[in-house]
Amino acid sequence: MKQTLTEKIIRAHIAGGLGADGGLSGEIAIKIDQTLTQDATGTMAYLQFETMGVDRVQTELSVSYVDHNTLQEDHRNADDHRYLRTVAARYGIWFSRPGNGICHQVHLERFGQPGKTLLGSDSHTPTAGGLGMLAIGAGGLDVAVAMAGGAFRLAGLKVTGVRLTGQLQCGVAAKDVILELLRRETVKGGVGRVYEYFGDGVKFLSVPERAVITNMGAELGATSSIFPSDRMTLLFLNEMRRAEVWEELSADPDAEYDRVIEIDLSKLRPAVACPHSPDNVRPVSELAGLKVDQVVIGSCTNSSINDLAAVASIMKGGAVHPNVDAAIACGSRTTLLAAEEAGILRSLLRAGFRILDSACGPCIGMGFAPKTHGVSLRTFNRNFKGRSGSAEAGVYLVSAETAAASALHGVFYDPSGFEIERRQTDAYVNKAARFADSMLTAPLPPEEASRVNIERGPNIKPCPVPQPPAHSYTLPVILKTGDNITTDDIMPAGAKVLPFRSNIPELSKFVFSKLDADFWKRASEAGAGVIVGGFNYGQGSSREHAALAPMFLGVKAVIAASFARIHKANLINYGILPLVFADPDDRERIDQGDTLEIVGIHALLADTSTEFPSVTVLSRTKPQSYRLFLEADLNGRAILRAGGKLNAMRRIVSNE
Ligand code: MIC
Ligand code: SF4
Repeated sequence: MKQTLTEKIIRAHIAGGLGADGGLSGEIAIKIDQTLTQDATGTMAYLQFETMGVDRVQTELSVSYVDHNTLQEDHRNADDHRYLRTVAARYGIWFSRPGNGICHQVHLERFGQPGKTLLGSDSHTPTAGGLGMLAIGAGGLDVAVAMAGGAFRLAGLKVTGVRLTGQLQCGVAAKDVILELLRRETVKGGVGRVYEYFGDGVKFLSVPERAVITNMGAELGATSSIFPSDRMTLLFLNEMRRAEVWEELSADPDAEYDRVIEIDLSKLRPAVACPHSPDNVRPVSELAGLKVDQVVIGSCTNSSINDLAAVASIMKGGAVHPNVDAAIACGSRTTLLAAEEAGILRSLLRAGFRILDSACGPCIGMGFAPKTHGVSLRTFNRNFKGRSGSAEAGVYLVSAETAAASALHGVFYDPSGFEIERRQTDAYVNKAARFADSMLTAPLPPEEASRVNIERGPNIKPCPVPQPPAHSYTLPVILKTGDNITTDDIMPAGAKVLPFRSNIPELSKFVFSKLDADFWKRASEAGAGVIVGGFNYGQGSSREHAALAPMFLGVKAVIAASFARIHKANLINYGILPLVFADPDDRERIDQGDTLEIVGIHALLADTSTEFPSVTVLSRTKPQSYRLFLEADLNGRAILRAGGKLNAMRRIVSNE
């Protein structure tokens, strides 16, 4: 049988659930080789892991990164960081200190390995697909289960092939490839899919370029994105002094994909995702001349030495335009060191770029927010409204080339004409990689680890656990939203909110706060309720807090036209019913403030006779009823019956 690369890796890791035909389209479970967490999702993940009664992580490798909240305004983040450091030491986990870099970039450089599986509590975990790994983002609880040796479940997976032909023209970058795909597929086009890249064009793309593309596959809503492992992969691993983990991997010739998308790289032009969605893509040339206030280069999307080299080459001794504030938040310290070795850092400093910490920083609204109505060009991956920290600013997502050319001219500038000097940076990266592990702490041997005292500061509160569902609910609709609601809308991040990620009662006060300032008050007064959403509800981040905090506020069900994958799994993990309209037009008939009666919940969750069990919900406010499907596979239904994943696991352990 001709297999895709995705299929090969899944089959090598299968832990259960292959269909009678041996196909991957049903509910399957896979073994996870590696995990990663970051600080904003990690504290909850480790608190949950601690309750699982395991003495040491069961994976081949697990890494805890501190990269999201490195501001440490007061004791809260410092408390969390100390907890993460000591819990890592206790359970055999690598620890990456604040300032070492963004989890995805550092994982690519230091730990990623072709053919392995990686589960991470961050939606951009598929970045490692640039190395030929099957890397998937998930909620912290799912990652905790994987660390405890549990399999990860996937349902209804489809593999879409993306055939790349030709070669990128001067001034056109990997970012323009994924922006083209976003333009065609939209932010909901990838739900339930792995995008697998193949074709003659692949060999011209370096691993960091591939990683830009796999990283932003998350914006398509995809489960993962993957490139083959080839000579380019070996070159990268060699630069990183890790050639020994290389293995050649690709799909079988003529492997069958669910669908094939064709992209001729030579035809692409520089592109920009306009506010406020990554799929709002236009050619840069259409915006040429528009004044720019701010330029930021970096994030987990564009943080390689090639990006910095391209910026330095475009600046060519020139300076950032006087009306522009420009900064670089490089994704890893190793890359920064390599830039220093290569003389690139010097050029950037001379050109007038501010150098920020190697961390998520401005990407998640942690500093460097744009001015009111400001135009901010960023090489990042998300431009959801308000995410930058300034509600009224417009964030535009571009390549490093477009960002640099625009920084130089003070206006949107199409970099197509620039002769970009592609410096040979391999030797510098290789030199810098000698120091790459100086901010990484290796796991302790088991005996020493078992003596470690885990430090828990006062900011760390226990994770609330939901109740098993009632048989029926009569609930008010406490919020009705539009389409493509992001997890940033549900559970905002940023410098003010992030310190409460380990303290759900406090965090819950910010639920939907950017969309509707009264939500917390209304939900608290109601005590329990439902949310009605549109298509692609919960797109974006993997933060389980977007389910956990609403659960804490009494949200029992979300009724939507469709859900984003990770958020749906998080709702189930925290005992919230994900329901979809049988007729999406019914959404128009429900209003915020209506009261709905959902009866027969136990029967709905116990129904194993069909893939799509349904329930009819009555309106108490209007003479209407609505048919809804439960969006949960058999495993999901079992979790919901138990009242969330932690309860379900306890039941298994106590043989109930
Ligand atoms: C993001 O880019 O939105 C984040 C912050 O990295 C999130 C994780 C989080 O909310 O902690 C993600 O992408 O999963
Ligand atoms: Fe960090 Fe931004 Fe990447 Fe999320 S998208 S991991 S906040 S750099």
